Amino acid sequence: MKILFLFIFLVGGLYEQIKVNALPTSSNLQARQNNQDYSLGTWNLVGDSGVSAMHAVVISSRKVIFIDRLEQNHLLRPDGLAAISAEYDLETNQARPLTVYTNTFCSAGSFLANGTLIEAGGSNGDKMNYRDGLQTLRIYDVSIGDWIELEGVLPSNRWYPTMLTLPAGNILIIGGSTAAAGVNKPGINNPTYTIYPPTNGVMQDINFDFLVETMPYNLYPIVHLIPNFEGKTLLFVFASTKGIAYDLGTGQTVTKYPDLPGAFRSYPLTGTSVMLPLSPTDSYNPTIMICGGNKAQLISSISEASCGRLELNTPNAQWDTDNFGGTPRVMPDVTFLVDGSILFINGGGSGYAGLRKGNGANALFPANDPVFFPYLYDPFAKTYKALASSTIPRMYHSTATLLPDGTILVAGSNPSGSVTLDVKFPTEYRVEIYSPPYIFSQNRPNILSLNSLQINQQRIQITYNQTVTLVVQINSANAPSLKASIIHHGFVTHSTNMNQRYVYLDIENSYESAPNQYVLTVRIPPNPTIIAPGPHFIYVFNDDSPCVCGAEVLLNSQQST
Ligand SMILES: *[C@@H]1O[C@H](CO)[C@@H](O)[C@H](O)[C@H]1NC(C)=O
Ligand SMILES: *[C@@H]1O[C@H](CO)[C@@H](O)[C@H](O)[C@H]1NC(C)=O
Ligand SMILES: [Cu+2]
Repeated sequence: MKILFLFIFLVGGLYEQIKVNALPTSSNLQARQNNQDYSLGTWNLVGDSGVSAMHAVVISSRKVIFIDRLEQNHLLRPDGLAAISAEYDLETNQARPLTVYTNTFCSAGSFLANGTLIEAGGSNGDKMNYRDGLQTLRIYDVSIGDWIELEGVLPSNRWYPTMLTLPAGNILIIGGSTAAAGVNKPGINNPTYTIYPPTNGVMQDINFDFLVETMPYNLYPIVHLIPNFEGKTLLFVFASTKGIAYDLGTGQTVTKYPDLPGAFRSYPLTGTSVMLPLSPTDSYNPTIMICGGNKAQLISSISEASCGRLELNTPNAQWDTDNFGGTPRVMPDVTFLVDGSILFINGGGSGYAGLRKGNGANALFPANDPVFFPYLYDPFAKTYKALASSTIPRMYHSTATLLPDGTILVAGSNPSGSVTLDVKFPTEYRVEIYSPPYIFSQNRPNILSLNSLQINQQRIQITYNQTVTLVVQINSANAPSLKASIIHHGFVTHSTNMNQRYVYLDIENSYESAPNQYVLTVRIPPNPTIIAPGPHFIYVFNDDSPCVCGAEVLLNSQQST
């Protein structure tokens, strides 16, 4: 009876809400129904990933691809074999099995300039149904909606490599080991990089000594593009405690940065990294932030509670460190929010990345003390705010990614050698959506069109330094305070979000074209070192109220019409 009364009360309140706010979102309705306090955001369990989400990548406004590894997932392909990759529909919350025959265990991914997703590397097959993935390159073909695998294409084995889209639109594949290891060691280290598609027709490995100098904590090296106006391909590369700026064109290290104080930051003492939002107001001056990790590969070792920030183009730059909000984390994930704030999420308070030893009650997990709450980090004020907690530990092999509606998809966690459900940290299939506080703000802008085209029917082609016209609806009596940005959502695995990028866009002109309707002219960044070519989303936000959905674009050097 009490419940029924509450229900009527809430539905009544809800009806009022819809009348006042013409742009309700499903999550804010749900939060009101659940009578949740949404000032700290809310968590919703939405579906089953079908395969454990070791790797996650947004491929369109409503689809995410998950890639696991060879294991007996419950999602089966039409041929009866266990799927190791799935396409997850964000509207229906259903996972569709994809076809992968080679082991993707601890691999990497990145997009080509033409918008095609490339995945590479992995581990050994099972000598029955699945083959080796160590030298495999996989292409997600949108026309068939499935993977095409090119086996033996990589010149060397790559387990735990990093991939990065270059300004020229091809992809760097760097580092990793040539065989399985809990930690890298001489003999299996792969201190080289290769480029796909190759510039001269043949893929070859090029030596990269930095990955010798950073042994043994150098797997999944941290790599970000450094913006410049000289047409150079400059990379920030970091592993262990060391970082450099490397000119890929000349093969020279151009800057050796000071060591980052504190713990080790790379696999298996895994931290995370993000290039803070870039802005035209300071000529895209890049600052890198690296957080978490651990000082020793011991189960009992408390994770690292420190972050470092470094301005990459400042002469004699020094690390500016803090206490990571006061919470130690190993294997944290980091993702941008639409308004340029940053979310640190997932991970453990002790231990390191790796697989469980032993079974049942005797199971020994290398990482423990799951951190259930995200931090909202303000890159301007340098402050951390603890947000609402999940109830699901997200330990080794978990992922988090920004979705085009401004929420965060959180999935995976699988610190076992094969699917295991009856242990403290089981193979996790539950997909959660975390809605940050800004999702519940009033008057979210709604992008009606981009260059007169309806958004999210297809990727809208744009090019560098172009002006783009957005028509935006905002149901507010007050004059809006609008900002715009372009975000590449990246490819996430092992606390490494390859290519994740946030760039504020200059709004060159704006006017109210009809009641509650605004026309904005925004300028796309001037060159591909600021944001690499590929599929991105353009966002508008009013104060910190994010648009209902970003507009998917394909940014390329030439516009093909
Ligand atoms: C993009 O380029 C790759 C490599 O050249 C090719 O395999 C793929 O089919 C292209 N995709 C599209 C959509 O043109
Ligand atoms: C971008 O376009 C503006 C206006 O057309 C022009 O003045 C400027 O030189 C261009 N910048 C680049 C880097 O091409
Ligand atoms: Cu792994």
